[in-house]
Amino acid sequence: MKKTIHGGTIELTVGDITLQAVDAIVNAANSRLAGGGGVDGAIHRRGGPAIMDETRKKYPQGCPTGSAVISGGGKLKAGHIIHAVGPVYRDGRSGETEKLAGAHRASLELAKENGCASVAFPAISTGAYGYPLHEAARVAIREAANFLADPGSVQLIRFVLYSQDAYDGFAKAMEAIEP
Ligand code: AR6
Repeated sequence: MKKTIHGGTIELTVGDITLQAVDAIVNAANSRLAGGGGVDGAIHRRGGPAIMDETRKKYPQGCPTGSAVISGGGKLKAGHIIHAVGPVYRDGRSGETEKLAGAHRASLELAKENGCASVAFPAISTGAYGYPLHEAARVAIREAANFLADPGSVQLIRFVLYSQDAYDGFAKAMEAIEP
């Protein structure tokens, strides 16, 4: 599924984020940038140790929740990895929405600053961090659509969902936005 907004494209697909041939892949990282399971584990496994070497050197303090940092792509097809830190979901009233939105905005700003035309996101926070998929999808799609009002180099924002259920949740969120 694809939607064109302000001349940019938001696209949904089912697949593995590590295999995407885009300029930047977004990682669902933790604030220590320490690696882990899920998307983070898959990116570091397939991308090789150069990625962690670089983030350790450049960001020894880690990355705050709701923000993002950038590294090279190691052995992945993507030239850049944007390590975004989404919130752990508690009760929905603990600033989760703003932090999830912030992680998306910061990632897109980094993609723009680094001249990326295409960027692929996983469903940040919806795995180990427990964010309800439908709510996360609404936040992610809204931030992507808002960003395309002033996208700089970014022409394509692709959400790579790991299951048909996740895809359906994002598709519903996408149907709800204008135009
Ligand atoms: N490609 C695309 N999506 C995937 C992939 C993949 N290869 N693998 C999992 N998903 P998660 P979080 C989906 O747990 O919730 C890590 O340990 C998955 O089904 O990767 O932000 C980090 O180090 C889910 O919908 O990220 C952090 O400590 C979504 O990606 C913590 O988990 C996100 O799941 C971050 O948790």
